[in-house]
Amino acid sequence: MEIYGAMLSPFMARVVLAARFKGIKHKVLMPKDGIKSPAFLKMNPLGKMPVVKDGSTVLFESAVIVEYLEAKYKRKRIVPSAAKAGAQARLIGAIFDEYAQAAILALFPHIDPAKRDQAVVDAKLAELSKALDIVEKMISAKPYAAGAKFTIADCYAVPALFFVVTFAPRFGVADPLGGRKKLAKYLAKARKDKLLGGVLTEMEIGLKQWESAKS
Ligand SMILES: N[C@@H](CCC(=O)N[C@@H](CS)C(=O)NCC(=O)O)C(=O)O
Repeated sequence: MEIYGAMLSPFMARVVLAARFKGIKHKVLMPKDGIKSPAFLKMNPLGKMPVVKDGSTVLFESAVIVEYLEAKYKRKRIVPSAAKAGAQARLIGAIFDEYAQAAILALFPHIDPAKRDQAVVDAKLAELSKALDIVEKMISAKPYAAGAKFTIADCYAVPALFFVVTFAPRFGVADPLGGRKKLAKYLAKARKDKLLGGVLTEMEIGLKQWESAKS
């Protein structure tokens, strides 16, 4: 399987986490001529990463890819089979994705303090804080997001938290997980976990490359 994209992308990281957990043989690669090249646009007309090529199957949209991996590679499950536990794992993932990560990504156009719309920044930081309060109540951290086992929730939680702790300080939130003990404990444990910690390190490397390309 080929997974196209850069590891700094939280959408990419969630797919790579699912693939690695399942032990799917894969290569992570950047499209040769970039994500807006005709060849890449043929795979994803939106020109966004990630894209997965699995034999003759080409897919984009990370949430769809993760569900595809779960449906096709059943040996190691990331969605608990019991209806309630499965929904709970997906729910934790959804809050991280649609509220916490979405709020932090919406801040990106305002990253330059000189060009910042402070009203938008304040509104997005309030959304982020609310989402973090919600996941603080939902997360298990024993040691994984939904309990003792790695699930789809971790595929969403870890890349989203990387973005939160990396970028919220640039908007004046010095300690975004401060006072949220379970989230802080979860991230600390994730850093020590072989799979989750490995992806966090790759995201860190991706961040450094992105920053040096900008400057
Ligand atoms: N909904 C998409 C979002 C993917 C996405 O926005 N990827 C970003 C990287 S984090 C991207 O490729 N951006 C390039 C662009 O929009 O031009 C998914 O879940 O795969």
